[in-house]
Amino acid sequence: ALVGAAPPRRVQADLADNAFCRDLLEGLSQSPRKIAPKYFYDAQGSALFDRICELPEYYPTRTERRILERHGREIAHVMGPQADIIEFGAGSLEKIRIVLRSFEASALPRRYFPIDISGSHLEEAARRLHDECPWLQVRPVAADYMDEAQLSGLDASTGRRVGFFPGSTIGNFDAHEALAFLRLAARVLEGGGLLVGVDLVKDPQTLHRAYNDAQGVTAAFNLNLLRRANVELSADFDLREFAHYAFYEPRKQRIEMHLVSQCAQTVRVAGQNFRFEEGESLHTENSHKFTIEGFRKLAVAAGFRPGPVWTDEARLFSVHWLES
Ligand code: AVI
Repeated sequence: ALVGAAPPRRVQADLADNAFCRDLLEGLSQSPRKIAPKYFYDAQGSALFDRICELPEYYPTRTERRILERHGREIAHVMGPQADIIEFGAGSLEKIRIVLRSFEASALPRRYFPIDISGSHLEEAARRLHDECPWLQVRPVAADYMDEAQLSGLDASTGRRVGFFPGSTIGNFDAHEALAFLRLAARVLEGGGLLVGVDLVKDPQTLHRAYNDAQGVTAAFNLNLLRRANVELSADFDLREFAHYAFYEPRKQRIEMHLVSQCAQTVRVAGQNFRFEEGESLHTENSHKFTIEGFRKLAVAAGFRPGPVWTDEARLFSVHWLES
């Protein structure tokens, strides 16, 4: 053996099959270091994200809501009568309420399948929605919506299937993941279509402000990933020694979020040590922005036929109907 070679790395036994643990250890071992943004969303992360959506600087949520309200009739028309709606990454089931309100009584959707990774949250939210809309069969699915096997198991075989994917979550995927998701959605929704919210390319200042809010909620959301690692993976990140860093990269048309080490330090995660130099970052999220044409091309590449697109007056955000 080489003198001074590192001993084989062992993950703490109780964490061996924990996906967050596996992905964080792998991401910390890469250069540059990175972790998938899906790990932001534990209970505290989801609550912080809900606060982001209400921030004055964070325009996407309220702009998309307004588009869904203003164009509800047309949206209900393209979705068609008696549809089965499948929502990918449904969260708190807020936006589907706007869509449901737009249908005529004679054309109401039949069934609604909200898919979300967080099962406990989902059951409760589904019950509340059914209480408000007793005519709608609500069938929550606790699953990863990128998992084809779970999607093809949906009991929605008889109706016209339409998908709902709001919030520009599609922007958090890398290009190959976005294409893979859209291809999967086009297959699952064959004969129907997908209603998808997409954030638009715009002036960098507006984008910068949306991810660097004055109250520091986005910073807390980003840093929550480290708090989560401390609680769940017996890590020892010192949250005061990492800084939220978010910037718009115009050549890649995306916001990048990072956590930047404020000093040279060694961090322990699940029994393994990782050295951070001062200024070294952990890349936590990309949030891609699109042009309308750019997104329609992506949809075509995935097998959709792009239909109407709705935007706000300032062209901050877009909602696309894609036929499958
Ligand atoms: C969920 N997703 C679309 C948000 C976004 O804008 O990319 C997540 C977010 N990250 C920071 N602020 C909000």
